[in-house]
Amino acid sequence: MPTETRKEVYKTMVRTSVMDDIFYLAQRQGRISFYMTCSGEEASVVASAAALNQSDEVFAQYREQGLFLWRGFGLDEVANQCCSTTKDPGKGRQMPVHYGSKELHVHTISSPLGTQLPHAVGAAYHMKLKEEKRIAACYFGEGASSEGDFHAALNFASTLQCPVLFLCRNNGYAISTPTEEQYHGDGVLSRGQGYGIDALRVDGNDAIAVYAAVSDARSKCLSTQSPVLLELVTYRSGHHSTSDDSTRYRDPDELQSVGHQLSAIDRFRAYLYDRKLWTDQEDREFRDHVRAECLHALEAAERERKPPVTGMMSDVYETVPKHLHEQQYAALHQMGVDDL
Ligand SMILES: Cc1ncc(C[n+]2csc(CCOP(=O)(O)OP(=O)(O)O)c2C)c(N)n1
Ligand SMILES: [Mg+2]
Repeated sequence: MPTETRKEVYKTMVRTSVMDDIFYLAQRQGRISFYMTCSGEEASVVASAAALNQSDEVFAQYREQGLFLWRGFGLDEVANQCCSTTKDPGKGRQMPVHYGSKELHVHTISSPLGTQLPHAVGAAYHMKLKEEKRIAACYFGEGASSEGDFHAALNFASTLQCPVLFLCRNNGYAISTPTEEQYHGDGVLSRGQGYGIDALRVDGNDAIAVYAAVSDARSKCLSTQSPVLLELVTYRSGHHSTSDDSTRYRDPDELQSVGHQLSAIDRFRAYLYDRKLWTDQEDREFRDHVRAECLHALEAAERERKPPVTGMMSDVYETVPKHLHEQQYAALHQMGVDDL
């Protein structure tokens, strides 16, 4: 990883973490309805994003906000989506953290697990047929790798030989399901091998290792026009989402020992300090700056108008089918909106 990139990757990891703290607390204060943090997984997400090309098409799960930030997604865009304002391109019809950006080549997050995997393979197949010099990158959790869509996607990617990079964030949990209950074989890696796909397991909390593995894998996808699977082994040190309380199923000692010992941010900061690339003072100032930026973005989004409720069901059908029109009319009538 080039020296300048190291600093930028670290800064985006910290930016992601500070943003997560603020938006998590905003949900606790009732200012937004829901939030998911990327705590502990910042290296897996940001260092991998840095090793991709900006024009690679990305299909993410929902915990990859660091990739959005790396590509230039603004904190105001995060805040407008989470606050469901008129400035949210999704017009407030999605849960918070379901970002998307056509300009940044990141497809919109969808709640049902695994749906992004066949989509990524389809996009990669298109790129192959068009002889484009870019790849599709597809992020997912180890839990999502138990979905049928995962298997369909890997088999298509393998038999059609598509330039798609599968990036599994194996963070130890799928909500309350630990990995011991997720698979009995050799992790997600062996699933890739079973489909005839080159696969590698990487320390997902080592930003430099993640960057190196993703750079190599990307080159391989492009040069051989074939899929590669990387299993980034990391640790979800936060709750699954704001709707979850992980103390119900996770021993707090595990969080203390594994979570803190493996902290990707602490490790990378120690590395940068050691090489005199970053100082304690810079770290404090940068965190304060990002904190202020986040609070400003959140407060500004809170002042924005909400999209009109009458648009709740638009933009799906060119002509709304009769039964949906009737449902929409009945729902809005119930809400006291009669002026349609
Ligand atoms: C098809 C489907 N089944 C179940 C769910 C509920 N659900 C949401 S997230 C999740 C766990 C996913 O775990 P993993 O893929 O490991 O990702 P992580 O949350 O650990 O990042 C589940 C079961 C869903 N959203 N979609
Ligand atoms: Mg998981």
